[in-house]
Amino acid sequence: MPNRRLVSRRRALWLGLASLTSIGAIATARAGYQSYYQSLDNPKRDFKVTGYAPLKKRAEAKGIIFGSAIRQDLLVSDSRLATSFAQQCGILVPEWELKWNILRPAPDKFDFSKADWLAQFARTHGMLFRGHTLVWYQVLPKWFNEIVNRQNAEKFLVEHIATVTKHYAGQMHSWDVVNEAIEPEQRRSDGLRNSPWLEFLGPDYIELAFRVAAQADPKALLVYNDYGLEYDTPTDEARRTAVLKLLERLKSRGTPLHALGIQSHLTGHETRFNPKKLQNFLADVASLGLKILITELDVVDQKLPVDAAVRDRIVARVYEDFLSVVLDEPAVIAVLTWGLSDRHTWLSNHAPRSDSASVRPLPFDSNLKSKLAWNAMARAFDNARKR
Ligand code: 9MR
Repeated sequence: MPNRRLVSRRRALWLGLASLTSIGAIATARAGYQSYYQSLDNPKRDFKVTGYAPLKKRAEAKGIIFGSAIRQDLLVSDSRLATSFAQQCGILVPEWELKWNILRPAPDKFDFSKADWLAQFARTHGMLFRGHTLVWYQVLPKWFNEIVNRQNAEKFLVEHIATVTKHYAGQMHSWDVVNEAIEPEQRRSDGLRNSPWLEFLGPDYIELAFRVAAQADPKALLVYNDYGLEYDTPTDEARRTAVLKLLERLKSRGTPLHALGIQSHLTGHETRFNPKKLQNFLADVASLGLKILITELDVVDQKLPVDAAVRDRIVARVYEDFLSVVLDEPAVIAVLTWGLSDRHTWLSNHAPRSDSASVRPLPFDSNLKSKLAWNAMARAFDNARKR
């Protein structure tokens, strides 16, 4: 029989050692965490801006368009937001109202009421209006799954694009004709994403969409829009390659494609940003005769320290570093954020913080006070070359 006293003494020793090791591990992890965030945050970096001119004016002075996505219900219910939006933005893009689920309550019915309200708001305030999006694999209405199939998909696609683009013909600055058609992780040789459109119509649905849009609205700039193109990671590299291949293929077939939209949902704690690689990609796109728009800019702060001052500095740094690189490419003609105020951002749901502090990814805080991210954007426009 083992000596009980000895066993319990040994156990105490082990427990003591174990807890020492875990305290050590926690301390090391904490030190690592601190030095990691110290490397992201430079408290001395100043984001000074001269004057109070709004972002749209600063951008305009360089031949660049600045604006944001917005929801109709927010502009209707929040007059302060509407005022700031009109002051700051030279272009408006509906965040929800031009998608299939809102526009197409039933297979034979179009409801333009909310999008028309936004078009009117843009007109009243001298803003450009931008369409998002005609072809996407997400937010298709419920009836779509029940009704659309291989036999009738082309009819639905053509009818949808022709009707919607005709409705706004002559009023649209640009249309995201096809959104997020690339997903190299799904391992097709052409890098295309599996979607109902691909399944029913094959890869040519993309070209078809652009041709129908160009015919109905020859004035709008026709854009292919996608995400995950910004960082020096294997995933983004694969996405850049696949997008470039798609753009080359479309251009070589004479498709009426005029621009690439780079969504630019950026990440505050991501350090793999390589200006040279991004610039090369932009130059490759421009060499195809395409313009470039930054279409959905925001900066995820999910994993940044809770201190709002630190978070805002890191987020602002990401804005300025990214914009100064992309605005160096003369083909970049527009910058849009995906929302203006932290009060209303898709990231509250999509990338919430584990400490439940509210997220701060946009140029204005939830009380519509401008943040360092606003300064960062103002500086990037002020320092940009004129187009
Ligand atoms: O921000 C948008 C969110 O509020 C909507 O629920 C969602 C579906 O309509 O779309 C979000 O916007 C997406 C955009 O349309 C395409 N790129 C990614 C955006 C964020 O998911």
